[in-house]
Amino acid sequence: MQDEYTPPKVWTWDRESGGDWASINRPIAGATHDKDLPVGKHPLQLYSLATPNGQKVTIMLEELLALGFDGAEYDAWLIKIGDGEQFGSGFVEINPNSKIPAMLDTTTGLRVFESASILMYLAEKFDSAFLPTELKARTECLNWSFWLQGSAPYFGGGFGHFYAYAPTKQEYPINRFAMEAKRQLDVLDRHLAEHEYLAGDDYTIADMLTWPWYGRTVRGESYDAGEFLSVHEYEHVIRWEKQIAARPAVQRGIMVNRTSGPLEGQLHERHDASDFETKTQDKLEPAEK
Ligand SMILES: N[C@@H](CCC(=O)N[C@@H](CS)C(=O)NCC(=O)O)C(=O)O
Repeated sequence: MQDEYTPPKVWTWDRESGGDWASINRPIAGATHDKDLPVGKHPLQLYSLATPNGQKVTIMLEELLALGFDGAEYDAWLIKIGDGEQFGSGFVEINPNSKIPAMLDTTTGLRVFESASILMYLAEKFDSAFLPTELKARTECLNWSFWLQGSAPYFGGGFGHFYAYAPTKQEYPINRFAMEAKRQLDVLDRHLAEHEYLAGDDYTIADMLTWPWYGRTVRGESYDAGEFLSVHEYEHVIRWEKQIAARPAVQRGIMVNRTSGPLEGQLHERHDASDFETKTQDKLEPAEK
C-alpha cells in the first residue's frame, strides 16, 4: 500500500489535488465570472464540447434532422471546460451543475441539462422519435438509459481518472475501477449477444447515450486503455459499435464541438447544416494562418 493517508477530522480545500483537470475542480458550485451566453438563429441552442457526454446530444440532433424534423435545427456553441467556461454566469443559469452539455429551447424558453434529460426532452418534443411508446420497449429503453447514466461515471470519473489523469498511478483504485469497467463491458456484451440494440430491435436514445462511452472504449480509444482492458473480448459490443458508427448522422454528430483529432473531423461550432462541408478545421485553419 503506497502513500497511506490519514484523513483529518474536517476536510479543507487548501491545495490543488494535482493531476489533469485539477484546476477546474472546486468544492463549491456557482459562477466564477459574469458572461452571457451567445444565442443564434435556430430553435435549439446547445452549449457543449465533444466529450462522450456532449456527443450524445449532437448525435441525437443530427438523427432528428435526418428524420426530417426541421424544428431540431440547432446552434452548437463551444464551451471550453478546460478554460472554466462552464462557470460563466450565463452557463450556470442554464445548468447550475456547471457541466456540458446544456441546452436552451428558445421555442419554450426552457433550459435542459443532463444529457439523458436532453435526449428524453428531444425525443418527446419530436413525436417520440428514438423513444419507443410500446410499454416493454420503452421500459427497456429507459432501463438502459438510466444504466448508462449511473455506470459511465465509474468508468470515466473512476477508471479514467485513476488510470489516465491522476498525478500518480495507484494500484488500489486502478484495480477497483478496471474491475468495474470490465464488468460493465461484460454486462453490455451479454445483452448485445441476444439483442440487436440495447432496447431490442430498434435503435433508440439508449444506444445514443451508451455508444459515445463504450463504443470508443471497444475501439481502444478511451484513455488509451484498449490493451489494458482487453477490449477485443467484447465481440458483441464491437458488432454493435460498428453498426452505429456507420450511421451518417452519428458521423456528423461526433464532429460537432470537437477540438481534437484530425482537422477534417473538427467542427468547433455548428450553426448551419452546410458547416460540415465548409467550416471544419482543415478548411478554416489554412485561412486563419
Ligand atoms: N451527468 C452529466 C455529466 C456531464 C459531465 O460530466 N460533463 C463534463 C464533460 S464530459 C464536464 O462538463 N466537466 C466540467 C467540470 O466538471 O467542470 C451528463 O450526462 O450530462
